[in-house]
Amino acid sequence: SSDNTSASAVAKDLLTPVLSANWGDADSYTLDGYRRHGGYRGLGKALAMDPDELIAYVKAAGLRGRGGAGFPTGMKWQFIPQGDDKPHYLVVNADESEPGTCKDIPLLYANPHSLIEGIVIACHAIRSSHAFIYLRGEVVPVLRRLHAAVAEAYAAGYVGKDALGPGKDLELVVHAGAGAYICGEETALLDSLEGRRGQPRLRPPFPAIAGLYASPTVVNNVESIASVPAIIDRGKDWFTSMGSEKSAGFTLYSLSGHVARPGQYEAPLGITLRQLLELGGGMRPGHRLKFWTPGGSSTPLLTEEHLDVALDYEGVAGAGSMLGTKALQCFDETTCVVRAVTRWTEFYAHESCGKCTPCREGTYWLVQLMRDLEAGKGSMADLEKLLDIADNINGKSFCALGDGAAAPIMSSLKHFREEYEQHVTGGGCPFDPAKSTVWA
Ligand code: L3W
Ligand code: SF4
Repeated sequence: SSDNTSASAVAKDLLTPVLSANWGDADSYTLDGYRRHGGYRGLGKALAMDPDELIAYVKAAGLRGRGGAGFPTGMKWQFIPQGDDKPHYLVVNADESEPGTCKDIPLLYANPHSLIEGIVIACHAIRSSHAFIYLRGEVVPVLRRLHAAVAEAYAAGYVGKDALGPGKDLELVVHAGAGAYICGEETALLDSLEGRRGQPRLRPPFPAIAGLYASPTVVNNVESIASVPAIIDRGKDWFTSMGSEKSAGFTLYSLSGHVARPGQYEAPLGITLRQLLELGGGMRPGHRLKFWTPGGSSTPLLTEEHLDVALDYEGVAGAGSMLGTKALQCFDETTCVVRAVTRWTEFYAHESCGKCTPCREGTYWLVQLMRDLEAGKGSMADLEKLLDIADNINGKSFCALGDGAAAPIMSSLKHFREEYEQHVTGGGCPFDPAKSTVWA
């Protein structure tokens, strides 16, 4: 761990506050507060562009989806069929629920107009006159702020009648979900938005072809859309000057766990956890990193030996994991990996929508085995059983939730098998939970 009181000057130089630039202002969430930092300037430039030109511009900027998969945003927009007679929809996925992931909610709370400006720009690009924000339902203060910001945007004429030019209206609806993790999966989200129980649909067809109400639909993450206005305003060359070759730009990293200063750090893609920890004051004093998730619990665990892995899509994939949502949960040596993985597995079992057998049954059995191990009732054969069940879920489930459930089990057994074995030979957990503030 490094200096625990302040980030070094070198580390501070890494920060690239764009989405978070106004978070320190008392009125950051208001239209005036946003405009004072250049808000809605990108919109004027975008509306002066032809939609196809705008899509090509975002594609050239190399913006990749910030919701977890890193799919190129401009390419997704380009998939929307043009010249068809169906309405086009934009749906913003604000159902942030991945364990450890906590960037979209603070962004919406502090700077909702960056999303609204991005929505108007995206709707111009994909020729859409209807946009929806599907918000995680539990975050009522964010819901209120979002409603207020949307009302301000209507009153100022950024959305509503003639928002996209004479005769081109734009309606923007904020919808609060009911708090199911699966509704963050894009097709389950669409089902939920249509009023049904949220369960994933078979893909293809992808939403770009048949999405909301069976019409062409772009589903984008909050941070992806909120990043667009700055790209248009300051230019694609400015954006590509940050990040790495295939992972351009700035992003929000959510640093949490046993770190001195957890929080959101906006910096270029491709920096390392070692650098992020310098920004965050290192691990808590007297402790060292044991394991971490690059992008929430659905991304395979990494260890201290991966501190210098580039936090971009290629770098993290090369280390055997996924960048995902950039939710860096850091655990020190007081944490029992079996206990941590048990908690995550319970989460996936609880949130499994039940549509497919490998995930519905498999997550249940994983929980039973993990609980037995934690309680000292497990056997060595159970470790093989865990791997066998995880293998029967991973890549064989209907949606990514199943893969996410298998990831912590498989990666923790890869890196910490001895610790699992200790739970068998020692008759239970060798750790003192009181020493680990995260899991106490
Ligand atoms: C048209 C094609 N569109 C792909 C689109 C597709 C989607 C996007 C990415 O999972 C990951 C998952 C979680 N024609 C297309 C096409 N698309 N091919 O591109 O698709 P995909 O399948 O690569 O990923 P996904 O299903 O969107 C997302 C991981 O993120 N994750 C989850 C985070 C959860 C949250 C949350 O809190 N709600 O963010 C974290 O790592 O495991 O692997 O739009 O339509 N040929
Ligand atoms: Fe539902 Fe799990 Fe199957 Fe996804 S993998 S469809 S969440 S049961």
